[in-house]
Amino acid sequence: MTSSSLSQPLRTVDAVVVGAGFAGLYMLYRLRQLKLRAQVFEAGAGVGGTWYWNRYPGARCDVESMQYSYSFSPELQQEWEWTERYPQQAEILRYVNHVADRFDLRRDIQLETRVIAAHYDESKHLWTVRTDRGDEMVARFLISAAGCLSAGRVPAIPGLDNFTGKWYHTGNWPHEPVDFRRQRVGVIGTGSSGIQAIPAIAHHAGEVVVFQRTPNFSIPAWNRPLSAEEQQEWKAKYPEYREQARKTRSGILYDYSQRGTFDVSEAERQQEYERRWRRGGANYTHAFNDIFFNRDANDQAAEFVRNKIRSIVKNPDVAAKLAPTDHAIGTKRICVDTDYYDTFNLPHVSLVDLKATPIKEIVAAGIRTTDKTYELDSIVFATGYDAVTGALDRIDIRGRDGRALKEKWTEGPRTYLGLMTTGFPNLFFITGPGSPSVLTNVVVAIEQHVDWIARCVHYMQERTLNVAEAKGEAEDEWVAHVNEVADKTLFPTTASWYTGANIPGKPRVFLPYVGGLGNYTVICDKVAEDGYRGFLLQSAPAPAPAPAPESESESESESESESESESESESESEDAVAANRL
Ligand code: NA7
Repeated sequence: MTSSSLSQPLRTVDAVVVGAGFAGLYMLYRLRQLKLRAQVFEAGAGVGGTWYWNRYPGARCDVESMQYSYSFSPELQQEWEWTERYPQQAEILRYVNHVADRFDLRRDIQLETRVIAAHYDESKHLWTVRTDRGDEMVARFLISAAGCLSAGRVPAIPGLDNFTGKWYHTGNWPHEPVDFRRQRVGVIGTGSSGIQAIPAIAHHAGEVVVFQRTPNFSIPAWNRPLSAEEQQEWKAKYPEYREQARKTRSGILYDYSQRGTFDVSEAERQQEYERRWRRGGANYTHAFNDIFFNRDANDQAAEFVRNKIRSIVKNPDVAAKLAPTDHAIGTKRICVDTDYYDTFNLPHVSLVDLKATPIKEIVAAGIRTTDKTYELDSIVFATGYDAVTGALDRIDIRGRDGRALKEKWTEGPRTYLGLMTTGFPNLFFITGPGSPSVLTNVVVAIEQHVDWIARCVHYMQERTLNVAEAKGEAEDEWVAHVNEVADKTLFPTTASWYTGANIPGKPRVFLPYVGGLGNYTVICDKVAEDGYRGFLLQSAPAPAPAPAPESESESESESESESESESESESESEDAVAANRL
């Protein structure tokens, strides 16, 4: 990597953090507590990550407000007031901004700056990080808080450039209001984003055509205002509730049944499904403890939802198309909706089954399927993400021997505990592949990872260690364990973004760790208590001082090596500062 400007010395910090969403903000807070200098780079023009970008109509979190929030500050969790059972995007964004201000985080965050490369220098044990704005920075630690669902994906449907209307992706929604009134709007995709956006768009649009490739299961949110009493009740018990939540499988306080589906009578079973349906939310899939493990048990829970769809949607043909039969309920992320199925009873909403009539191309006037051309004013792509690894893949990350992370992960990501990967010293992932991440209330998973990383860095500081790396055999064992646990469930039976199946050419690997956040936390804590078992933490010698460059004016072809040696000498003193602090 060359210096962008020979005259500018490279800035050196202890840690570069990629991303200023929930993970990046809390990581910065914890690094500051350790008296470390950190720089956060954030691609958006504001903090918030997912909640900065996902401004589409109806965008809302599918974890309840009282749980989808930080727990690290008792004052924060007592003082912040949520207004609804499930928080909408704008409210979460306000919350995240409040956190950034409250803890004075902004001064170490550089917005509108995307990290494009990070190369590890083995001789100095430092990362050099480069951004799309030409910044270059040297850091002991590189910490990815780049998010699991941040690399949006617009499918390569031929002809999009010819479309004369406007098009949008739910994960990169304009900041100014989009006016769909009197418009004919086509929505492609019926995952969580589509299922939230479709009813909200239908509220205003003149006509909505939903292009569905695979139907998904959705449970009503029954969203409503939160009463002051309800909040008070939660707040009074926050310490114990948070503690309990951390021990659960998903980081969410749900009613996790201990009973098997077939331990109860048919009548009792239906009653339980109904009770959960009426309560609303993803809690439904915990009605019995075998839903994720036993296909027959799963079918029972799935059939109940299919029956609900049939009872809500008046047109039986449309109901049949909306009722999923191709996958086990919950093995694609279950959706939580407001009026989704009801929306298909509206006269101006129609459903196109892409399995029967696939999209051929996008034309000037709209979308052409094998059947007909749908004339549209706008197209909304609710087509998802290159999940878990996508954001990392978009950065040129190189570890030992200049090896690219992307290349190491050609057959699928390999990590130890989802936290580090062998060959890439001092690179930490927050909610990385092989950790519970997307299967949890991600704020809880983030806090667990950030706390673990901060503890590890503190351990290194106390012992004047400067290099941390996952050992190869520990990584092999963890990867085998992640697969073994996944194979005991129904998850791998479904082609989903959990397995990389939504991205053409992406290796099919079950990306998150399905062993449960509570169990996982116990494993991570034990590893730390055992002196970071499976990690090599060492004090690597500082390099010998580089000879001072003789001349600054070199020819084009020589400038690269010149710039490197100059960078070395310039960063040398700062490197020593960083090493001393650690
Ligand atoms: P998802 O869950 O990946 O959903 C994407 C949807 O888009 C899904 O229905 C896909 O159908 C559909 N899709 C993708 N590509 C195409 C093409 N080429 N043609 C037609 N339809 C397509 O993304 P979301 O944004 O909804 O949700 C992601 C997560 O964010 C969510 O789980 C929450 O955790 C928040 P497919 O199923 O692949 O047939």
